[in-house]
Amino acid sequence: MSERIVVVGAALVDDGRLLAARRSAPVELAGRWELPGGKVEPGESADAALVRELREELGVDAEAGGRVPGEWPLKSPYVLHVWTARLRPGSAAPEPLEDHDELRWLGPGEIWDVHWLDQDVPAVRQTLAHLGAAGGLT
Ligand code: DCM
Repeated sequence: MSERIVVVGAALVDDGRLLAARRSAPVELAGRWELPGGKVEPGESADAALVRELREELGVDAEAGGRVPGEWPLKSPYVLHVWTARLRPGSAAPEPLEDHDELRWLGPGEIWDVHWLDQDVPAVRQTLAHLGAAGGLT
C-alpha cells in the first residue's frame, strides 16, 4: 500500500470572482480548467505548498485562508484538497507562467462556463458552497 499524496488546489478569490486556470500539459489534461495548485512536497505544510505553487505557476504573492472540507480522488496515489486563498496587497496579477495557457476570473454566474477537469467538478461545487456560506462568492 502506498501513501496517498495530497495535491492542493487553490480557490483564489478576488473581488468576488474565482480564478480558473486552463492546463496546457500533460496532453490528457490540456484544454481543461482547474483550480491551480500542485503536489505537497514531503515535510511541507499544505498551506505553504499552496503559496509556493501559486508563486511558481502564476507569479502571485498569495496567502492561504482555510481548507474547504472534503477530499477528492485523483489518479492514484493523489488526492485533491482545496484551500481558499487570496492575493496579498501589492501582489502582481496572475499570469500563466507554467502548466497553463489561459486564466479566467469567474463571477458567480460564470463558474460553469469553463470545462473543468472531471475531478475538479465536485471540488468546485463544494468550494462554492463553502464560499457562499462565508459570503465570499455569492
Ligand atoms: N490536479 C487536478 N486538479 C487540480 C490540480 C491538480 O486534477 N486542481 C492533478 C493534475 C496532476 C496532479 O494533480 O495529475 C498534479 O498536479 P501538477 O501537475 O499541477 O503538480
